[in-house]
Amino acid sequence: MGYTLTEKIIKNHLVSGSMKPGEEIGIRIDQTLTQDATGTMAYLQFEAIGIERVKAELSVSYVDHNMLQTDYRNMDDHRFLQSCASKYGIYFSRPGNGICHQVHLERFGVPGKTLIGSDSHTPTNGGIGMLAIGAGGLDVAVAMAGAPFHIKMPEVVGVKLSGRLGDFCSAKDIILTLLGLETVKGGIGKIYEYFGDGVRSLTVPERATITNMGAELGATTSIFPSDDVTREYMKYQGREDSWTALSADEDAEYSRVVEIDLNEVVPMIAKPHMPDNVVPVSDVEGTKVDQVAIGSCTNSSINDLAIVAGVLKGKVIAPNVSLGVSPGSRQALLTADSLGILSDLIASGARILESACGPCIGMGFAPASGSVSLRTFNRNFKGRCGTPDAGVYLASPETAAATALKGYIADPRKLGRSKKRNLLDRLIVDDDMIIPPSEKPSEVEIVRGPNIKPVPSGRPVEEDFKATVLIKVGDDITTDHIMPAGARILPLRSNIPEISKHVFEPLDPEFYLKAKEAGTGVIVGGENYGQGSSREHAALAPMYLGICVVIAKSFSRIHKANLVNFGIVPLLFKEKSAYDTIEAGDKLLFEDLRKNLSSGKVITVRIEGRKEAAIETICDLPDRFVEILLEGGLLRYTKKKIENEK
Ligand code: MIC
Ligand code: SF4
Repeated sequence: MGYTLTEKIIKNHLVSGSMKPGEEIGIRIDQTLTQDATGTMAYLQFEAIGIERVKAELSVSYVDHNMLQTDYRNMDDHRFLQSCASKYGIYFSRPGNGICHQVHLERFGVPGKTLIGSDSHTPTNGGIGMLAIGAGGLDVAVAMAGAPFHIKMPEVVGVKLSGRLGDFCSAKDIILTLLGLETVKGGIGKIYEYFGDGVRSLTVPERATITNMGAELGATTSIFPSDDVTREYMKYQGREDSWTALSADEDAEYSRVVEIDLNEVVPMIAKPHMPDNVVPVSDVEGTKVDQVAIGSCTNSSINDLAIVAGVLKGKVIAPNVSLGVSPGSRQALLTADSLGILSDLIASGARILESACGPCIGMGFAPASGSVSLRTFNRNFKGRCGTPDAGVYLASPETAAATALKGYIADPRKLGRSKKRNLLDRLIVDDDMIIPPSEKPSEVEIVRGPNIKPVPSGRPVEEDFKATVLIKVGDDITTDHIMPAGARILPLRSNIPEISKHVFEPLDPEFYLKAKEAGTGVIVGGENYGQGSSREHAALAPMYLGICVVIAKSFSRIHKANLVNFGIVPLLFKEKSAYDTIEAGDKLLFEDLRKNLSSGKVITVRIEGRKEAAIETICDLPDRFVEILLEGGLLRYTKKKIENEK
């Protein structure tokens, strides 16, 4: 039996374990990326590991999230990151150069290589045939220190594309269709590998839109073959030398195959407040819209901007709509300028925002209260845009442009003939905003601002203890619920004591006070607990507040790893119905926890005062994860390993 493309790349990078789905594997990491909102912690942790220069083939530090400079804090972080990059051997992509995933695709990604990034949309680079995986900052720090990255070998699901997209239908509609089929939990423990005749008809930015939003399926990653279309893209980037042809063997077997006929794909839209709440645009046509935002790492390429400009050229947006456009990279922005696309957009009434994440993470351009915003982005979790009661819809640039013009959700197919253009041969390539690391690292001083505080360290798991359930939450709780972002809270990313005051704020504004009072605590969650972003702050800050255990029906992959990395024990309900037995405020009694973790047994948790209520939980972690927990987190574990190797 032949190999899937995923298996081929994993096989080439396998350091430990065997490629049986569900078994733990260690893979060598060729490239790493960080962004500023997760990067400061990652580099503080890299420093704590005590290695002098990064050991990965290529590491890049991007600044794209914390771009509002309302005071010194974000800028201090940028300065810290720049000095770390220079000293430790990392390329530094300056603020304004663009969103990490876009710039990485353009300037650094290489088919067949492995990449981990401290951002959940790292799989974007699967669009050129990389095995690109999102992880917590500490995992990235450890990979920069040269250690392998460990995951459970995912199942490889094939997505067979046939046919061609119709007029005004786009890659976004393909991934929204898949999200409707598979849901935000469907991809847990899986990699989606695309193949079939339809692949050829998709440009690299279109493929990257699909792999990017594969993160919303909960997938480990998504990947496209590297073919002549990839080669052309890399040629226009002046990097044809890095191209290789890659695809699955003819007789490769997927665990399951999802078939999508591109001719049948219609404009789709995700309604508030989940990316899998998908319906055809025609179902919600006519809904009044107050704001339209084009951009994010999902849909901000030159071709996306050209689609919007093509629709709006010579016209003016509806009076009730405010339109914001954030080009994904400086390359896209420069090219849009040179081709007159920018002036068409400006003339139509668009507000040109920075090449950065911006509105996607609530860093400016928040919608009015109770209003509707339609975005080409990837997440529409409640409140993420910065306005708690706004309703965010996710759709393609085509639908967004039609909507901006009409003032209500509009089906772009009614616009006439598509003005889709492939402008990749016109790209302006310019790396002036990428700074290589210093050749004299010993002369570089790390610059720290007053808001950059040391990373608190995890505590080894205790044997016997009592802890109160501080909060009980439902299914699909996102990291945006656990550790919100946005203009007010993001500047605290380098300061755990301060950011911890906002843990669970959207769900229970009293959570911080309760946790402070209790000193130690447990969180009870439903299915897919911790979905969404890779932010380790959603584990680190609760750990700082004394959270020692999370019991849930199921976990998202990255968040579960982050919990372990900071010494918080993720336990699963053995019977999901046991979830109903526990209430917030219950006092849970843990006995022999360390012992039972090590032996992988059923762990019985008793509820104080309710003799009959004994909950059975299980710990499904590989041995290495258990060792990390017993040690008190990945940082202690890694330092000890390095010490032992000396
Ligand atoms: C996001 O889209 O939620 C983010 C902001 O990019 C996060 C990273 C972070 O929280 O800094 C992600 O996707 O991992
Ligand atoms: Fe930035 Fe949004 Fe992409 Fe996250 S999803 S990296 S916030 S653009």
